[in-house]
Amino acid sequence: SAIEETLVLVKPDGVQRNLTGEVLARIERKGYSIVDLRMVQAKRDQLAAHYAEHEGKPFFESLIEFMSSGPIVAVRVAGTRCIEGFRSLAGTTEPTTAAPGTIRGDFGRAWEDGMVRNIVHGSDSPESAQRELAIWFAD
Ligand code: DAT
Ligand code: MG
Repeated sequence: SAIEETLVLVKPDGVQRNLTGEVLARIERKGYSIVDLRMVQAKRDQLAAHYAEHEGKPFFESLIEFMSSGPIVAVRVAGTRCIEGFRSLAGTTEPTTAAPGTIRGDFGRAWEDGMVRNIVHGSDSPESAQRELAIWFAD
């Protein structure tokens, strides 16, 4: 399976700040293909499924609330090693210290309310990618 697919989400902060095009441009510039894309207002159960691994953690409820706070752009991305490759483009979770040159490093920062707003999500493994793509591109 040479060509992988991954799920990218432009989170509500990214959409609200008009960074959708910037994120898509970086994906394309890297050489990956956008094969499907949709804007959605996420449902709670969709988000709970997407973030199931974090259920019970202290930030879970605020994460779901943040992800429900506005529209999301879900993107099906294809390319050789694009799962790892997009994680590299995105940068590390915490935007304060994410490397400059990454999406989170270039556009994210810490907020006084403690909510982590880091613009994008990218699947972290082939298993996650298949599971998450099924959630966001169900029909
Ligand atoms: P990533 O999105 O880099 O895969 P993750 O899967 O560990 O990171 O967490 C999912 C999201 O949850 C992350 O993008 C932001 C939020 N988050 C993670 N750890 C957090 C924490 N300690 N406090 C608040 N929000 C957190
Ligand atoms: Mg994750």
